[in-house]
Amino acid sequence: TKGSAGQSAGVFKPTTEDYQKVYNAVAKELWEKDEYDDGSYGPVLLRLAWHASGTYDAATGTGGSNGATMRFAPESDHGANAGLKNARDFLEPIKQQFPWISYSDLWTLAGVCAVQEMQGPIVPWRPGRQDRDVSFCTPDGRLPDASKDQNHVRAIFGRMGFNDQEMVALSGAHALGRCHTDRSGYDGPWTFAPTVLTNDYYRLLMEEKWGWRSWNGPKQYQDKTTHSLMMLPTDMALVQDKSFKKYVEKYAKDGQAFFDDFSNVVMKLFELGVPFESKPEDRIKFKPTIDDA
Ligand code: ZEM
Repeated sequence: TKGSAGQSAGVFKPTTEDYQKVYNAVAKELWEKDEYDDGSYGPVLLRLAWHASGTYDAATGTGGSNGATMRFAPESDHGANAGLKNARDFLEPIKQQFPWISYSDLWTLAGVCAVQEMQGPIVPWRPGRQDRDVSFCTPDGRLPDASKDQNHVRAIFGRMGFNDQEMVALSGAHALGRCHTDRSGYDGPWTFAPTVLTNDYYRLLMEEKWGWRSWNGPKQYQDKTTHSLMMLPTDMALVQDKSFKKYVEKYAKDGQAFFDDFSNVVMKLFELGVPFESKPEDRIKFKPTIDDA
């Protein structure tokens, strides 16, 4: 057969340009659907890619973004994944438009698109993930529990193969988005500009005064100046722990260092456990659409 774009999944060999088309389609929807939440699907798309990837267990090689098993119960019903249906549904029309891409490649590509379109760094990405069936769903409990301390953060991210510096760099994603009482039970955004990636998360951790919020919900911190921002117990663990804190200080002072390290660690996160046939040098650097906006 001639294998024209998208018609026969077995034959069609997508090029970098084809993946850039998918990127552009995600970006277009991101910019068009600006009524959602704080004005962008970007944060929830990044969270979908992270929760798909963050189930990885280095010891057994199970979990990770390969498989997109969050399409299925029980994984879709895990408490940590509450609200991520919004992101999966957002991407469904894109999947229909480009049927040759796997859900698992699409979810991570959309995570990259979200970071870049929210003015973050370029995150190199490569395809190669294959969707797997319900039997590959990971057990509940592999994602971090926000009510816990630094030992938990180290145990969860250590299981994936990350070091302290990488754990702190990854956490800067909380510059984006917010907590929703009907999803996690927690409430509010971490920063004043939750749809733009900056190092504000670290700056606020260092410079703001934080106290417990008095409310009926789960234990969380609020800023003492405006009472409108929040930190989770696991966020505050990053300044309560000496080794973590030195990286928080670094990223608070140096936004470029944060961007460089965030790009590397998100790239690594999205590749955990994926049996790539391609080489690291084959990674694609998608062109952001906001350059010409
Ligand atoms: Zn989050 N995260 N996260 N995170 N996260 C939430 C929201 C978002 C933790 C966590 O419990 C929560 C990473 C690490 C950790 C994002 C990205 C990344 C929420 C709020 C909670 C409770 C969910 C809600 O109510 O909608 C914990 C405990 C973490 C580590 C210790 C890493 C790593 C991330 C990406 C690299 C993002 C973008 C959001 C915002 C989602 C949204 O819908 O606005």
